Amino acid sequence: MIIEKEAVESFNRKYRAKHERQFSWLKEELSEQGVDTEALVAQLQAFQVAIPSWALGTGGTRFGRFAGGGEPGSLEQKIEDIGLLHALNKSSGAISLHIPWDIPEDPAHIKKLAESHGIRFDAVNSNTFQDQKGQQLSYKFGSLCHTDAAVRKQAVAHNIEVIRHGMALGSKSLSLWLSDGSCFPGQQNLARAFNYTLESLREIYEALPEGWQFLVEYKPYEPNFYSTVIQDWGTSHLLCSKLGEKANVLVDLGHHLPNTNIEQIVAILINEKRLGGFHFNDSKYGDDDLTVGSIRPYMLFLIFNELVEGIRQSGGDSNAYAWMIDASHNVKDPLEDLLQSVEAILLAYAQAMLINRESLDNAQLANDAGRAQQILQQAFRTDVRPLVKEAMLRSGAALDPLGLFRELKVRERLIEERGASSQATGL
Ligand SMILES: [Mn+2]
Repeated sequence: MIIEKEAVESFNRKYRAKHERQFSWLKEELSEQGVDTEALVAQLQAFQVAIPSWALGTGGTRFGRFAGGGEPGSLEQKIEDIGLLHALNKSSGAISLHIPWDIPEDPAHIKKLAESHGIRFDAVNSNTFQDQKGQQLSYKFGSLCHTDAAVRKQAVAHNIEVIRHGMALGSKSLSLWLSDGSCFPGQQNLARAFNYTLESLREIYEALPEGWQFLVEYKPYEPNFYSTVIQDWGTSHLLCSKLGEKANVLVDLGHHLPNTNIEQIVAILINEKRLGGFHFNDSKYGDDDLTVGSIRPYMLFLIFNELVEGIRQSGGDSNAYAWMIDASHNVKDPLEDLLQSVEAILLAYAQAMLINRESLDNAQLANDAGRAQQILQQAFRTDVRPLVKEAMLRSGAALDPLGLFRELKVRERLIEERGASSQATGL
């Protein structure tokens, strides 16, 4: 299924007058505060979030999976789904592939197909957290950290193969999340596991082509419940520093223990020039799979406050970091969920750009905590939806992507095309 430009335009015509009223009112309000609305809208238009190839099907938990039907059964169909999202919001112009779930058999054809939807290839992701059919050695007790050199070698070779797939598609980074660790005290020599991991990462790092980045993700627990080799940003940062300047830390919002001050981690990584990428999601307790902004939008805003500073330091280029949504759950339509996630990201970004940085800096230097809070909350409590809508309108997206998704009955049509029981590969 393809969403034609005319369908978007005729949808927008219905809501345009109302939007114009809301936008011009907000623009006037903001100009009184000294905000350059035009520059802000342009920044929003430029912001593109990658969609991972595994988020297009229903997720699940170890207790079950409730598929919704019409899921993409091939890489081609996954690209088609991201094409639908991008046609609706013009902010999802990138795909992040997971190997081996989505091996491009014919990279030239896949690349061309993606280009026809205006989609580029973002980071490629390796997978040594599960065994694949026909795989010689098992990752049951780890991969890059394994006590057996042959297992480590196999895991290194897999990562290098992933780089090769990425090169054929025009990707520029390898993203690595390791589940390696242990479930019981005493099971693993913690220092040895770290040293083996570093040694393996060095071999992968050596294979990185010019201009590539190595994104090293961390997570405190799950699937291992006692220790994880790369458990926190400090460990990830330590490994990246030892590897070299192509290696940078990847922050996944859901990969922190409860109440961790994530914005502080982001600020320090930006300060150290070690922030490489970002995985967006939300969580209430320990999971990392809920829709971005659905639980803690204020935290997302505070994180974006730091990211805006990082983007400013990168000369205003929001592509300085690799942005990706990393969520996949059991309840909502995955495409609707992704539309909501992208919107939540853009809203938080817009709010963060409203912060009067000079006033905030002055309040901080004067230790005026009350004034500093006022400045942040003034930005957070501004309804910035007309700014995001204006950015979408100017980019040729729908004023209400989810509204158009439903009006066009996209899911029903995908079920008609693909069947009610088609299941996304990799899940
Ligand atoms: Mn992640």
